[in-house]
Amino acid sequence: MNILITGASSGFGKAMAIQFASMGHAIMITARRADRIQALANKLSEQYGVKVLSKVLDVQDRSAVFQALEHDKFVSELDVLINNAGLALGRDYFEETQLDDWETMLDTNVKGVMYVTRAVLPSLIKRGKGHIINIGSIAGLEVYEKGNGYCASKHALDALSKSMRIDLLRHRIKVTSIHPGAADTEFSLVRFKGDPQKAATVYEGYTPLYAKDIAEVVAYAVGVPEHVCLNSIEMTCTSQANSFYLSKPTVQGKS
Ligand code: NDP
Ligand code: 8X3
Repeated sequence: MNILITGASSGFGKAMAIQFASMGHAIMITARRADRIQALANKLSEQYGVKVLSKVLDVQDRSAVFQALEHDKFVSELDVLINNAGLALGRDYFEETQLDDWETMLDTNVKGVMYVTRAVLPSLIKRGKGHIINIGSIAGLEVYEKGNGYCASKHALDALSKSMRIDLLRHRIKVTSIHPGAADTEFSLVRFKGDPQKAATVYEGYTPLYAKDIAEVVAYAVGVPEHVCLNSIEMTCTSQANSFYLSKPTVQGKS
């Protein structure tokens, strides 16, 4: 299969790249950090002998997205798009949030998914098949304190996924939403703007999800028979029930 993964320079995207390359699939990986995705592409193609293409891409940049993907040869034979690139910025009360953080989250988590999906859709429609996997979040299912802009972006993404599933039905294109809970990646380091101590606290006192867990579930969703679509998967670590209940000896719920 030809699989395109956005945001593959770390976390879930990187783990999915490793997962799919190790399964023998041809992949295209994208992110803004050129050094990271190029190094990963070289490593994976050497290690697994599969085609691994890399593209430096900021999904917020509408014209760059269309320029990079619309007429690409790999994309013309695309089977699976994984909209994974995304981020949270800040964990502040609504009135204290940086306006730029809201803009960046919405531009990346919502508009980025719209642009990338629209850029590759003509190929999927022409082929009369395809699978779009959107990496949502439990923050797209529930709203928690100080989650405002991030929760809004992931709720919007959930609505988009549902909308895509309906509108693309007649093209036989599957749409799967994956909604993970707390997972130990660079996510919190980005959210807390490079503060390693604040980021580490998020994953202290329990065993969170790891990127590989999400990659394995995505691989399962991709591997189900053609006539089956897993519409929505909510997954948390065993210590977490939802956004409000996390079983840590020292923390009751989220703080
Ligand atoms: P990471 O920070 O480890 O990875 C995020 C990836 O997204 C990076 O590869 C980053 O690459 C890329 N990215 C961010 N902004 C852009 C952009 N504008 N254009 C292109 N790529 C971009 O976090 P995760 O792996 O945890 O996050 C992956 C997805 O999973 C996100 O959508 C996140 O919201 C979601 N998620 C995360 C959870 C968690 O607890 N970790 C739980 C639920 C959902 P680069 O900076 O090089 O561009
Ligand atoms: C990331 C998970 O709970 O921090 O999407 O919002 S959470």
